[in-house]
Amino acid sequence: MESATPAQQQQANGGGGSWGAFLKSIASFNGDLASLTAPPFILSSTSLTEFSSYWCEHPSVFAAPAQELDAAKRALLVLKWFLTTLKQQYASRSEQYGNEKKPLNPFLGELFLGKWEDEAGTTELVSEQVSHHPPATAYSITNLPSGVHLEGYNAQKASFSKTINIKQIGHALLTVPNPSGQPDTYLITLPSLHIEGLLFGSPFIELDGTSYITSSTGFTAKVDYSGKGWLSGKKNTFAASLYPTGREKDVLFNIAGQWTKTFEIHSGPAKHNSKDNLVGSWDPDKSPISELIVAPIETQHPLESRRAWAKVAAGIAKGDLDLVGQEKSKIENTQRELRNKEKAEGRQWQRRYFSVPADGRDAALVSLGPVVGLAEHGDADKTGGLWRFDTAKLEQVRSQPPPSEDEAAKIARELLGQ
Ligand code: HC3
Repeated sequence: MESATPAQQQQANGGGGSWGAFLKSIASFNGDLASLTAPPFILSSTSLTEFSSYWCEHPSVFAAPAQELDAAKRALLVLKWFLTTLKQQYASRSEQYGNEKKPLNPFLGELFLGKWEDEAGTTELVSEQVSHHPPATAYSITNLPSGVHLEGYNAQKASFSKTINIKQIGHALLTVPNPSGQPDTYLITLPSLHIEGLLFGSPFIELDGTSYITSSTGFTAKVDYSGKGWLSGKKNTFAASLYPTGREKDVLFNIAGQWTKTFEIHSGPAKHNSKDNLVGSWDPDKSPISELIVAPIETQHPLESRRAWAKVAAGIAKGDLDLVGQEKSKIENTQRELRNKEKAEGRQWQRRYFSVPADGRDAALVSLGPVVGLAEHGDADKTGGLWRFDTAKLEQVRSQPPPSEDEAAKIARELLGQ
């Protein structure tokens, strides 16, 4: 990612007034992230539907637990994978720190599809915007050879106190088939975050609070996040422990380090950490990410993110804000009219890959949710539903031929105003 140009820096310092105006608008912020009017240089042409891919940029780490016979070690490998995803999720757009931009706000039904092909075999990604009010994105990632499967959905609740603070709503569920028989289920909660560097016009993310992973095999991992304080501490720091569920003091393994840099895995509690009980480590510089393969824009479905937003992205790349505004309005206005029409006709937009359980309940949330403070209904009121990947829908999509050029043009016209 490029760093701010001198002109941007000047704006950031108040020269163009633009960043100053943005800061003022944040101070009276109503919690709706989509409504933030960010200055042009902070606009990203990447939609939030693409962010689902951050869960799996190291497919072999994602699939590794499926090879492990011991349940505690499987839980440790799941924790390790989760920690390796944090750098991609929260720092990859801002490698130099200070360049976190405002992503595109996905429209209902927007899709982002891709796959990884590497030493872990084929791993498929499906991401769909399943709700617009409130905005929520759902995703499914499956490593085909191992059958390891992740699905989940997320929304954000933002507030302002000194900076923009974001609480993530939603959760992820990981299923790990393994040699010992019954597949394990892991329920994963999502960390809170806040934006640092706002005053200097160089926003970046810091994680805070605690997140959990709890498993059907009886293990729980707790991850505490902290950053650089005034007097001490390093940015992007975490300390994690893995213990039998309900026995937090009986730490089996602990992992500590910086989620953007390296971390070390030790057996037992952190107070005993030494070279003798070091059982593993992670260095992102030694483990390059696997590139996600996305179909060329012309062969994508018209609702696929990069095709749908192509003209907006071109406007952002050229710095042509009139074009950006016009093209965004086409999509937003057409979508608004569609929703009004659906409402008048008592219909609902049919999600392509995800469904909500008919009774609004989910077995994994009922059994594991209480361990990590998640409600049985999965915060459905804040995410438009309790979303689960629907394999019957996947089969149906796969059994149909892709839209012809004429059909694609009709979809783009009717659903996106293009
Ligand atoms: C807060 C955020 C949108 C949400 C992003 C989420 C939480 C989405 C789910 C992913 O799995 C993880 C993730 C990573 C980054 C989060 C974004 C960072 C900034 C963005 C705000 C809407 C933009 C705020 C504007 C500005 C200029 C301060 O960056």
